[in-house]
Amino acid sequence: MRTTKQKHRETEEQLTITERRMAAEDKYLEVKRKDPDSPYFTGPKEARLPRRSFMISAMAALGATSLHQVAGAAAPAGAVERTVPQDATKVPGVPFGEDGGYGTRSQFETEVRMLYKNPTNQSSWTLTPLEKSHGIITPSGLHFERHHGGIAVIDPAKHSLFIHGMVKQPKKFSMADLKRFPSISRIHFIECSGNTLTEWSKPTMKTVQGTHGLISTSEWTGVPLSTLLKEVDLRPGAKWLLAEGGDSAVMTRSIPLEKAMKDCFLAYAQNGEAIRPEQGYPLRLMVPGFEGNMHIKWLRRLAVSDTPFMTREETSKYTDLMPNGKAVQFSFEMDAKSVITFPSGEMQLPEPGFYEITGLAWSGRGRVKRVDVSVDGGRTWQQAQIESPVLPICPVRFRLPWNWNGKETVLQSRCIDETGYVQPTIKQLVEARGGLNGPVGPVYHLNSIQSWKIAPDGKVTNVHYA
Ligand SMILES: Nc1nc2c(c(=O)[nH]1)N[C@H]1C(S)=C(S)[C@@H](COP(=O)(O)O)O[C@H]1N2
Ligand SMILES: [Mo]
Repeated sequence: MRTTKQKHRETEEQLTITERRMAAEDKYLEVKRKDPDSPYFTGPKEARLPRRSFMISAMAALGATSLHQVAGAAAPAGAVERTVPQDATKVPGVPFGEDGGYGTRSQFETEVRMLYKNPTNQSSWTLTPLEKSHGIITPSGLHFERHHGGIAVIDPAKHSLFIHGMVKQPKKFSMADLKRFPSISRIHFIECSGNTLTEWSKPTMKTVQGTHGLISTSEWTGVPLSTLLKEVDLRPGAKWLLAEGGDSAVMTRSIPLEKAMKDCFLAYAQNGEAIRPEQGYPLRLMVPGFEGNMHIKWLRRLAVSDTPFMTREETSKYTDLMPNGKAVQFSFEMDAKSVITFPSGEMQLPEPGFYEITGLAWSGRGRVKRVDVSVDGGRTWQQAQIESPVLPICPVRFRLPWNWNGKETVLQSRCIDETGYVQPTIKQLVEARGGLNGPVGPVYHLNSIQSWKIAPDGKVTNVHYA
């Protein structure tokens, strides 16, 4: 049970998070509306040609560091500014090796992770730009981030993982030791259970990056945790693991041993190269399908026990408060969810006619079985086309051809996973979670159907629509 004082304080914190997310999105949109590369561009059509001057002035308006561009360079983050010739067939191209051997993206591509600043700027989030996502993999440089104490800078040559507690042989593994074990590669999403938390009582964020940007997908490579637990020889009665990060937050979570033995692994690679510092370099725990918080980054210690450890992240945070004031603990699994990424909030359909609706659907409980799309606010549903491969605990890309007749309508998608679970409406979810009549509403695990309204003028907005 929490005290009224605690509840009150958490309400204020919650409001602050929502307000900060909204303010960050407004600031971001201000730039994006002037950026001809963005689907949120609202400038004149002609402005799409001489885009460079628009970008520079838009970035200057935001302040040099806000889009993380390289200091002094006019190119967007991750790109190098080059002179564009009148005719690329008439001049030699850029010589080999100018990139130093590591590539960059086109100077005409501008999407970035959306940052919202917290007072410390060390405990915050960045959100993935889903509105321009293709396929199912998130480029490593656009993977969402959630750090509680900044990005730890760790020399892999000095890093080790210590496993102790209810084991017969406590052991310390260097990165080199770990990499000698047989490895696996798996494509999995990671979703923060705080994804979409702004949307419980009313539509709040404007864009799909704002509502759903705390999910990203990579191919992860690493060593099965079961292999290492066999190495240290578990004592009888062992039931839980504590995973501890080597960042300044020293983040800790309890993992059920059953899950650890089933499919957890220690990832040292992401999308074919070493895991990014933001994702936990040099080592992160993968807990497939469980809430993002349990995927401990910069992993340095595992302790084995017969009971959960009751850490801050599973008592004060990452619990689900019920209207009676009690909180549900250990709601690990991420339920089936989906979202239409095109068309989505703040976009503008230029005219009636053909569009391909597309989006992502995923489930922490296994494979996606089916995705339905409604183009009439949930009255009728059509089965969307799902692209292969369909992998467990991995998003699918869905598509549906659509002819918009120019009338106001609401677009929705719903995910059905292999357990038979059907993604609920917001109304059904709120009812299932005990309504919003408590002193503090639910925070985590909002997985309801997202509705995008198309106005007769083609403008797309976030709405609640049962
Ligand atoms: N050591 C450590 N691990 C951590 C965190 C952290 O702050 N420190 N944040 C957690 C949370 S809340 C989430 S949602 C995911 C985010 O992973 P990402 O930043 O790679 O997207 O990492 C989890 N693991
Ligand atoms: Mo999270």
